[in-house]
This record gives sequence, C-alpha cells and structure tokens, in this order.
Amino acid sequence: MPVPSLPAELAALRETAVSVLRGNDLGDITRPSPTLYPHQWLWDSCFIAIGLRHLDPQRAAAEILSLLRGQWPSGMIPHVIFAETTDFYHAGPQRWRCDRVTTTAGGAQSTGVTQPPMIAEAAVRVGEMMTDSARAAFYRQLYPGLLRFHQWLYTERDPDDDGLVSLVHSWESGMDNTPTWMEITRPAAPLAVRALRRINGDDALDALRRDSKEVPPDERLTSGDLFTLYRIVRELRGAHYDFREIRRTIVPLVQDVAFNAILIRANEHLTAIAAEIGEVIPAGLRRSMRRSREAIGQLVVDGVYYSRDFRTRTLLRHETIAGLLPLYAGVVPEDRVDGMVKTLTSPRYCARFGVASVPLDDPAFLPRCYWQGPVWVNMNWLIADGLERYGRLDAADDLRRNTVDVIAASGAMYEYYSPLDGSGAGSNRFSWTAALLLDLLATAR
Ligand code: 2M8
Repeated sequence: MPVPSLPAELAALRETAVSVLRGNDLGDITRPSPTLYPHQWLWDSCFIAIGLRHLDPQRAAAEILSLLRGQWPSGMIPHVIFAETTDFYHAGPQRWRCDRVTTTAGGAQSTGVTQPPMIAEAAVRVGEMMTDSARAAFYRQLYPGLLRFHQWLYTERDPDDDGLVSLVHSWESGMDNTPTWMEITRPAAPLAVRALRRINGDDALDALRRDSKEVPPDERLTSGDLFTLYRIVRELRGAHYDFREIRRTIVPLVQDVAFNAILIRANEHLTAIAAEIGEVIPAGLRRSMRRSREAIGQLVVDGVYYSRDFRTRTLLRHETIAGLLPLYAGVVPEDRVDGMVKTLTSPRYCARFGVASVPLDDPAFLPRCYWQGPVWVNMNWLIADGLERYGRLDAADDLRRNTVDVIAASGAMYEYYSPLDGSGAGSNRFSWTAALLLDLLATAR
C-alpha cells in the first residue's frame, strides 16, 4: 500500500502504530495488548482489521474471518477466543468452562458471552480496499457465519420480540465499568466482597486480584466490582450460557444502547454484503432489523439516550458515551442531531481530546479510570463516522483531528486517555488505538 505523505512527526507516529500491530500479531489474529490481553477479542479484531486494511487487506480479512473459528453451533460469536498461549489473563478458560456446554467451529476455547457486533462494519471497510472479485470471495466466506450471528442475537437475546437485544454481562458491552452497568451489577456482589468492603474498603480485595499488575489499580475497575463480574460469570456458567436459564438467575440483563446502536448499523452493512453476493436476508431477520430501528426510539428522554433494564423495562438513567452511539447508528431524528452534537462538544464531555466516556459532572467521573471517564479512540472513531453521515463534517473532522493530536502528544498507542490533560493510561501498546490511528491518517481530508 502506498504510504500517504505525512509530516515527519505523524510519519513517525504511524511507524509506531505499525510496529505495535506487528508486535501484537499472532499470525492471523492480533491480541489487543502484549501484556494485559493476550487472546483475541471480538470487537478489538474488528477495529484492528479497519487499520490493517491500509497495510494488507488480505491480512485484515483473515483477522475478521478468524472470528468465525470461535463461533458456537448456536451462532454466537464469543467475546474472547482464547489463543494457544500460557500468558496470564485474569478471566481465562477455567473461569468459563465453555467446553462443558459446547464446541467452537475451530475447536478453540472461548468465553460464553459476546461483544458489540462490529464485524459487518469491519468487513465492509476491508472490502473497500479489495478488487471486486476478491471482495466477493471474502464476503462469501464470511456471510453464512455472520448471518447466523445476527440471527442468534435476535432469537436468543430478544426473546420477547422487543426489537432490542439484551446483554448478560458488562463485558458484552465492552465498557466494563461504565456507571450504568456497575449500578445494576453491584447488587450481585458476592457476600464475601460485601463483608470485606465493609471492613477495609477495596484495599483488602486488591491483594487477591491479578489483572492490575501491569497498570495501576486506579486505572482499572475496583476489586469489588471485578469480583462481582467474576460472580456473574459463575452464574452464567451455572445457567449453561442459555438465556432462558439466565433469566431465572440474579444476572442483570440490560438492553444496552451502544450495543443495539452498533447492531443497527451492522444490520445495514450485512444487508449490503448480502446484496453484493446475491443472497437474500431471511424474512424473520429483516423484520427484526426493522423493529430495532423503531425500538431504539424508546430509549430516549429529553434528547438523551439511555440503556434499559430488560427485567423491569425501566431506563437506567446514567448519561454516558453509550448514549451518543445512536448517532453512529443513524437513528437520531434530524431535529435532535444538533442538540447531541452540542452535548458531545460541550465542556461536559471535554471535547479537547475527543469525547469523555462519562461526563465530567457525573459523580462517577474519574479521568484515568477505564470506562469511567477516559477518552477511547474507538468511541471517537464511531461517533465521527456517525457525524459524517449526518453531514456534520466540521464536527467529524474536529473529532478526528483531536484524536490524532491526543495520540501524537502521548507519543504512544495508549489504551485510553485522560480527557482533562490528554495523558495516556492502561496499556501503551494497544492494538485498536494503533489500527484506528492508521485509518484516521489514511482517510483524513
Ligand atoms: C476490556 O475488557 C476485558 C474483558 O473483556 C478486560 O477488562 O479484561 C474492555 O476495554 C473491552 O472493551 C476490550 O475489548 C478488552 C480488550 O481490549 O478489554
């Protein structure tokens, strides 16, 4: 691929991004980070492919197709497909024991939950870089598995035909400790966590955790919350990862606004992929797709989109970045778009480095703590894409420029950035930051 001509400083930054992706390349999958995340993650691989397309479209296609190796007979594509590695990961196969309930298409071990369905978006972006015949061949390989995944999302996770799919763990949302999820999850804290917390806060639990050795604990979720998420995994395991059984447990069930927004956009891409290779989307799925577009309108109050508790159908009134993703889905009525643009560029979301994951005036806001405040490059990318399709080109360009600037100022591919001072946090060799930087540089106007 010809390298776009870039000022020296950005060319060096691009080289750093390429070397991070090479360093995290495990053959035809890319791990999100060499230390924290040594396996394959669903939505990470999608964002990674969107960057890799600028280096090698076939390798990018392989990144996407490799996700099908983890597909369950039910159609689910898991959120983590475990790689053959002895590197430590805190929620590895032993925590899930999915091999007791199913097999995966490629025989790999996996988790028992999914993640935001970014596959169709990534496939279309990669397809744009291919010849017509290579793209058609790629789409033909991907389509049957991708179709089954979208069908599974509705049949398994929208049993009441709401048009919105439900998630069974905050890890499915990808925004692990976002306040919306933590509030609904905390009542499920194990008794021991509650007791220890009473005696000694989270400090007593810190010694027991193993995920925070690489980064300071205050950049991750609290130990109490982490042990609660492990407890939810135990509940899911006991329910054989089957939604009908899960419904009868204490597991929180959330119609997550960001996940459903991503699904709505993915449905459009899936439809385009099918059309290109002469396939017809089954009528049942087409109907679900239509219902989703209508149903997401039930999540908005006074111009703000929220997630909803599946059990009680009450809105979870936490305003977070998740509520901005309907812009990416293209489902925000035109007369509300400018209001949302105003919100995301206001000091509440601190537009200087992109969009804070939690507004600065929220009591839960912490500038360097994971999904509780930091700016994430993938979120900026998604929101900018939505703004562009709404014709808000200046806002989209500003957001993209700010994203490149914040990465450039840090000089490294951080996992997330403080919205207050732009300092990097989490992993400093993080794949999707590297990949999306390549995409932002290649597509800048
Ligand atoms: C984070 O989540 C994993 C669990 O899936 C973890 O904390 O161990 C999240 O940021 C998630 O969105 C991301 O896909 C994953 C890998 O980068 O890390």
